[in-house]
Amino acid sequence: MPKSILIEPEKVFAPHSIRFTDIPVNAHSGSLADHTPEDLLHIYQDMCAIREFETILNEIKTKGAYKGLTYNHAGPAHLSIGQEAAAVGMAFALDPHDHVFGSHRSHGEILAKGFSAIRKLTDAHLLDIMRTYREGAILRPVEKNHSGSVKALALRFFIYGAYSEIFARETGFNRGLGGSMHAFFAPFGIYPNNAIVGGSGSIAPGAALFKRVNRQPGIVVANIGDASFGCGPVWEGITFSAMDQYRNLWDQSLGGGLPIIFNCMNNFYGMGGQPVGETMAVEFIARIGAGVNPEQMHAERINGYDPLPVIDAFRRKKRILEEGRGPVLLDTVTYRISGHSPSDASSYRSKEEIERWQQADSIPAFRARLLDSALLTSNALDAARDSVESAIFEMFQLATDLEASPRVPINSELPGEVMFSSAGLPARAVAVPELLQPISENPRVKQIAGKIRTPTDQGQPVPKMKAFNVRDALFEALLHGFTTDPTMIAFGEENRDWGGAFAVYRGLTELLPYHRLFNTSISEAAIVGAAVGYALEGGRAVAELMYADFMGRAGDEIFNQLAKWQAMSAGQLTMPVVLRISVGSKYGAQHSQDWTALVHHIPGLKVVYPVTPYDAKGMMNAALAGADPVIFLESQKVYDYGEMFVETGVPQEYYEIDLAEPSVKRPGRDLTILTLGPALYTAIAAADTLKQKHGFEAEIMDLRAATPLNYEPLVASVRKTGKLLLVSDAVERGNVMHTVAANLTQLCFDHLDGPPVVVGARNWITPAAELETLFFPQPAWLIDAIHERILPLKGHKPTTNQSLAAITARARQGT
Ligand SMILES: Cc1ncc(C[n+]2csc(CCOP(=O)(O)OP(=O)(O)O)c2C)c(N)n1
Ligand SMILES: [Mg+2]
Repeated sequence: MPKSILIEPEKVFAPHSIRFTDIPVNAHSGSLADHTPEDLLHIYQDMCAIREFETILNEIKTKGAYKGLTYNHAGPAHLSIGQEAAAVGMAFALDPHDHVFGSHRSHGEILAKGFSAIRKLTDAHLLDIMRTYREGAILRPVEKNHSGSVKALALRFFIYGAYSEIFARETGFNRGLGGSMHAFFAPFGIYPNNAIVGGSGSIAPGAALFKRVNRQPGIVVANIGDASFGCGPVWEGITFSAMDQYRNLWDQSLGGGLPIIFNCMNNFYGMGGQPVGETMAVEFIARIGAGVNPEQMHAERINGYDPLPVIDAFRRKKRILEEGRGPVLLDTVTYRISGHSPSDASSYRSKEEIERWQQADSIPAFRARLLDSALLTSNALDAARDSVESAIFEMFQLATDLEASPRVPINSELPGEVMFSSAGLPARAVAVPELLQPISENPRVKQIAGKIRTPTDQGQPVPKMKAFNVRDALFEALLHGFTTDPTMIAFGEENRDWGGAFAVYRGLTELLPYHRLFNTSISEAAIVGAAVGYALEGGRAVAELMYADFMGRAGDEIFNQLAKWQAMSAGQLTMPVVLRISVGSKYGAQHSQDWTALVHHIPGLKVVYPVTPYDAKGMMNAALAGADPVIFLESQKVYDYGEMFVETGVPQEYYEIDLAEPSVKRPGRDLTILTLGPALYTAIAAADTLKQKHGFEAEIMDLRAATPLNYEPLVASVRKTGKLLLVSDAVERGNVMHTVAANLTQLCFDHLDGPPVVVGARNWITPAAELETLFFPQPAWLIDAIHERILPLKGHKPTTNQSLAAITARARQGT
């Protein structure tokens, strides 16, 4: 049943006005007396700890030494000196199962959240985390000679893991592969921090989605700077988080709106640009909420130079999220006293301004209030500060000690080893996949049951309408995933009632509840970002981009996020995301590009491009069984194609195809033709002609994947034939096939009769449908290329220009 949201002209055109409500600014009216002295002491201690942690970093970056200990830190140090109250206030109100995502300037947020978690977790739980996290690798150097309490040990463990990560040591949270701007520690609810400004804005909604879909407790906080609100992906993430469907269409037992707070760490500056007064017009970041939904995102501006209003606001907003009324926007005002980085000369702001904020500095101001109130003595405050400062210094010392805290060895393969996960399915949050009907009653399942899965039917070709095609094959694999993996969800534009942009999902609307298959806003960055966030939390997401051409809209999410977090977490986190991307044709320059090369270039992504029903099903099954990000390219040219190669047909049963394995589509002895994508069918047509006219038998192999790729069968074929042609529909320049050709040239040099020849599309924009034969490789191009550059074919007269001269002439023109 499709949803039906009635749109009535009478209502739409009735005169009325849109109302806004006031957005509170500095509305906090609480006092110290709202908190216990013990809590106040902890708040003070945590702020001092962050200040000391970062002061040490600042000193070693600017002077090369701290308290006589010299150290050269080569990496970055984006300090948040001045912002401690905002970080501590936020973390103080959160529980360990509340998750924070942040930015490049997140040391303070990380530390504050860790301190909060350590206080709230039991000793047994802390010990378990410390002993099991990377089999105790962080704990071992810390526990040597330690005789204090478990909480004191956990504090040292945590500070040590953070410093070690910043200094790129094996003993860092992520073995030093994340580093300063990306440090995180998931067991304490600290999730990836992003050096891409606003990067968390599109990812954190996916984490909140995970909590809703899988009925998990807790909220998600996306900490992002004020300047980040100029970033498109942040707006997309907000839009995605605020979609009406969570409250209108999803099962109410899931809890309603996404439990997420977009928390603007508003320090009034980007690096040197000023959002308010210069680079934006919003005046108050909190105002943005008013444009998002009638609740105005419950937006509020608070004083983040004082921890108490921040605690109060987070507690109130958390309740709103727990009531299912999210998302929330907080505009937490603070100030970065330190430079953007230690090399920052603060040329963009006056000395007077910095001095005024220093005079108002939250740490001494809070201390003075505590002393005034007589709730705490100066001895108690000093003792709390001194004890944490000495723990920080000792952990700094330990982390700089190369013997106790080594780096990965100089010839280590670790970054590569952790880029893809060898793990299977991640732990599952809920036990039973939620379905709306028995599979046997599903209309699409019934329809497919009558289709013919073999290349021929009683010796005759199978009519198109009756053939089990690529679309059906994908459906069958996805169906298996949805019925076996409780966390698996799919989303993208027009995914539900429409059936997915190209009808692969048709039938799933009847089978799946809304939260397992839904339409999103037209927000490619948020679609991919949310899939990343969902996966980081342990769920499996299938996201769809309608056209490969739209990858540009999700560039950062694909290239920097999806691809990298497995490696940046040194394999602690998995990324079970299948990103289905349809490759168009007939739709001209912006809807018909094969961009395999872009994703092939990025380390950390698997890139597959099956074009037969057998391959599509087996490879989708394999992609859904693994824990790696897979770019799953689907050609619109072949969605309707039945199986033409596997005589026994496409099995009804479950099977997987190794993603790295090329497939021989037609055996031959005279020439190897390698294809990727729908060019397979072009090669088949060319091979038919070669055989009929020249008695020439080409061996056609479909790579099926760009990454990973097993070269062994390719080498075996080329050694056998000595001749190699490579074809794909992507433009020739930078084509994946050039990499394959270059590698095979080296691997088979002694067996090759001549250099391999790559035929791609022309290095133009894709023209209109009527002109596509000028652009995409045609069978005649392949035969001409063979004739010109591999082996002259007797009596053949080329009709296209595939000569060597054309290569240089076209390159000279850039075409
Ligand atoms: C996409 C992107 N653009 C630009 C940068 C360079 N850059 C790093 S920090 C920064 C300013 C960010 O300001 P804001 O979001 O307010 O955070 P703050 O640094 O103030 O904490 C810029 C422009 C980047 N890292 N990522
Ligand atoms: Mg800022």
